[in-house]
Amino acid sequence: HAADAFRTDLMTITRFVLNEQSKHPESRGDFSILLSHIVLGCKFVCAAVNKAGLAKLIGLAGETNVQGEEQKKLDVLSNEVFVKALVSSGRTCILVSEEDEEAIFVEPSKRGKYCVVFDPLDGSSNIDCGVSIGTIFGIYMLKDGGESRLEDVLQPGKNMLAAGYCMYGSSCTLVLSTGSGVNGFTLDPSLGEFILTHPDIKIPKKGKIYSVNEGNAKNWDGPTAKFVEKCKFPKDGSPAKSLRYIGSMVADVHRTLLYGGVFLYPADKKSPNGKLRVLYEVFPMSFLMEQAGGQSFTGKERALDLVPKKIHERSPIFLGSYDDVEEIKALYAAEE
Ligand code: AHM
Ligand code: MG
Repeated sequence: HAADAFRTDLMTITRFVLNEQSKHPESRGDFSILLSHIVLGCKFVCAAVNKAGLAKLIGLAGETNVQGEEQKKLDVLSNEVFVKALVSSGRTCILVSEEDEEAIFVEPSKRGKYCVVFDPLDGSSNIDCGVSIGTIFGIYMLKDGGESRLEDVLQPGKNMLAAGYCMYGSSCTLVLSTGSGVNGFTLDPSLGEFILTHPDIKIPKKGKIYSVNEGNAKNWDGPTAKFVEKCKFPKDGSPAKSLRYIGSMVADVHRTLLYGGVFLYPADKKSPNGKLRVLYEVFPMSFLMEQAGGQSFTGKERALDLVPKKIHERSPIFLGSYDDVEEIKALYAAEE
């Protein structure tokens, strides 16, 4: 069909979210407005990441350019863009960003009912060599609709209303869940719109890949070491798993979601809580995994049950295909 060369009925992310919201008659479109501001931030960062080499945005924080203006590093720039986009949406009350030590409380005139936790540019150590990086975000609702307090962002991950990430890779992909499945959208640069390209993503029940920084193996605990040993030397006759590790959480999780397998950032002797941050790394990715039919585990409990005490808290994390995480849970249970 010649007519098939052009899709004429485009499901943009805005249309998709408006459709979803229309199922909730009480919704007044606030969520769609909030999301459109997040999408704007993602488009900006995507453009900036693509231009990074050209514009010499890399590694120049604090340095001055020929005009004598200070140039900002990409992660600092991305953070500013997201904070400004979120505040100006008029729909947020508390923001927690990996880049800011303190939570940001939105001034009363611009305040809304949503709390957004985010890592504006995760994996930024990968920028200089062109490896995929991403933005991760999670959205909570203010607990009692009244005054905003820090407790409103210290809720367990299962209370999130929505979570997602945007990956700046060979294409720009936004993966989103609003609590009824997971959908992936790809930025069409000619339109400047995210188009639904991965409807209803389900992670394979069992995977053939494990993903971990094996350089930390000497400091691992027993269950992690046993699991990785099983991946490499299975005793039940099953084939050994492949190792894939990019070192950029968004890219490693995106592959895990699409191809199956397991991504782990475990505790080790040097970092007893692992490396990854609960609010804006562990929770959003765990939310997406569960919504796609996978699991996420901290070594002690379901990751989304964890109640954070501090906004930048860390936790060990094991997430991915249902059966693979089940194996890890069994190894931890046997340890007790
Ligand atoms: P960052 O927030 O400082 O960029 O660190 C987070 C990144 C994740 O993207 C990735 O999963 C992890 O660090 C990799 O850590 P390591 O280099 O220890 O394997
Ligand atoms: Mg990060």
